[in-house]
Amino acid sequence: MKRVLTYGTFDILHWGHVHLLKRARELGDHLTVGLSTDEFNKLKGKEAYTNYDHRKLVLESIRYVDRVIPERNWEQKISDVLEYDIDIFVMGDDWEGKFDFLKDYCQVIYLPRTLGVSTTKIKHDLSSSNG
Ligand code: C2G
Repeated sequence: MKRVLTYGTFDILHWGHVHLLKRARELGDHLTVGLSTDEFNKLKGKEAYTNYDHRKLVLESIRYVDRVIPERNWEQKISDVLEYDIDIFVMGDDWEGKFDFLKDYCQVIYLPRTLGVSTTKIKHDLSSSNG
């Protein structure tokens, strides 16, 4: 059983998120997602449109996601990798190199981001189309 782990806010879930989750899941047999809590989003300087419970509900409905855990801080990744016996840590390559410290504990893979879509772009496009 090869266990994969990734983290994110996953606000207003779009195909770029799904493509990341699909590729992450296909690297192993089980995917855990560390979902940023609303409080941690504030630390990240992000204001999610959808609250944690609703973002969790959506993620748990995705066929590629096997488990969702809360991401409460920047410091929990090593303990999560150990606690959940993770073999592969995956992030989009906008984070390239940022989590290489995890290479002491598991494989670290940065996957190319899906171009042309982002939650920020969706919000912007919708607000400008509404005048
Ligand atoms: N992503 C992607 N393509 C996009 C948008 C996002 O591949 N067009 C990926 C990101 O690279 C990330 C994941 O989808 O791996 C989740 O994206 P966000 O919700 O924006 O995550 P972020 O706020 O970057 O949080 O500790 C890590 C942080 O929690 C990451």
